[in-house]
Amino acid sequence: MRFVKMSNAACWKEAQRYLVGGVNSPVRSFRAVGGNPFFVDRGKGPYLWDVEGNRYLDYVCSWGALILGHNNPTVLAAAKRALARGTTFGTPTTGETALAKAITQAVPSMEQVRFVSSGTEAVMSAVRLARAATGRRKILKFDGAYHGHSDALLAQAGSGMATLGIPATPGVPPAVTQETITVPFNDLEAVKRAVRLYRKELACLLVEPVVANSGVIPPASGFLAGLRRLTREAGILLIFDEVITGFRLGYGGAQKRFGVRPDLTLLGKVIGGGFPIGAYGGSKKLMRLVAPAGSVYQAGTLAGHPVAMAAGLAALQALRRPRLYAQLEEKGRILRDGLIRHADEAGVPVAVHQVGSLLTLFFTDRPVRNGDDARAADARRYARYFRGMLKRGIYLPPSAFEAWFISAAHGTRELKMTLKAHQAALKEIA
Ligand code: KE4
Repeated sequence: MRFVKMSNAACWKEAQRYLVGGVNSPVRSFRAVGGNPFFVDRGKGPYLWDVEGNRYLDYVCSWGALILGHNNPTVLAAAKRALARGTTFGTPTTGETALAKAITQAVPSMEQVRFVSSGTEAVMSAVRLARAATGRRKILKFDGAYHGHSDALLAQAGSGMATLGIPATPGVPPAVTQETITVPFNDLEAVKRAVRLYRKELACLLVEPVVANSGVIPPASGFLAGLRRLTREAGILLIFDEVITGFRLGYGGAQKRFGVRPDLTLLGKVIGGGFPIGAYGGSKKLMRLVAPAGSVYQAGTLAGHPVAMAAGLAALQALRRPRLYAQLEEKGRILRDGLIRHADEAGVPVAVHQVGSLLTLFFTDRPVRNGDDARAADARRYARYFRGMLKRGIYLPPSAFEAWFISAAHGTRELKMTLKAHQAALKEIA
């Protein structure tokens, strides 16, 4: 049968017939930015090509998983070697031990690890563990953070902050979300009030140490240390959701970068080398409560998948290349400074947040310190800017509330391309 090259439009039409919304994750639908998604045929380094042969410089990188870029040769070779021995066995394999060992050596607060198949699973398992370990039920989280789609975390602030959560989506029972308290990020006083109000009921405080799901919002100076102090005093477990920041903001993640040691850490994305993965971990004392060592049940058919383990280990080994993170930081700074410079020249007010290889450009003339500030930025202007960049071959996250991900494969040439397109796109929206 001759392979019929389908257009993006034809692929989109057919996808919508068989897949709800045409996608397997809502953000991919381009609903937040207008237009229809393109269908990727292949990726290499910092680039994607769609089914029509159009090339894009990729700042999504599979939502952060591909810190080394698409089809990194080392990672690909490791995955192929694992595949040659079989796909999945549902038994222990030495690859799981090897990746767990590498993670515990890089992240000292994680003395023991459990692998799962997604970040969502890591979050829900860690929350269950925290509730079992403390005998408490309530969760404290931050407005504007995202921790996957488990029921307890699909809660939004009720009538006011620090009130009982209400469901952020149909299908989640209020009885579940009322155990979730939401407060503004970077507001230590609000955390103090919530801890005072629910002191004996709070099992854990869950935080993205650098928020990436409202766009990038760094922690204010002393904020993370303040959370550590408050939670320790109140016997609340501090959980760092490092699904995005883990092995991205440095080999030891955000907790090493900011010098704050959580009780539990969540990982995903980068540690799977592009394959489905999630992980949670903490002290041996805590982790030995998890089945089969303890009684906190959690399981998964493809947890510790041999190919994901091999690809993840190869990725972590590649990330130990000297100066790799310093180079990522430098690329982030060059991009940030260029985006700001050209926006100033065009008279377009922006805030650009950059932490390592995470970056977000907000169309706003005010500081962005939390979820409210991020939502007050001009998302419609971002949508126009997104389309302007896309037509110039630069693929940014199709939502104003996501991070741009710079990979080790993005070089000077790519940064120049980006800033050139940025100048032109700004002219169209100024
Ligand atoms: P997954 O279940 O999607 O593997 O991970 C959930 C998750 C947990 N914690 C953090 C901090 C996360 O950012 C995520 C998922 N990230 C989004 C992008 N912001 C995934 C993209 C998508 O939903 O399609």
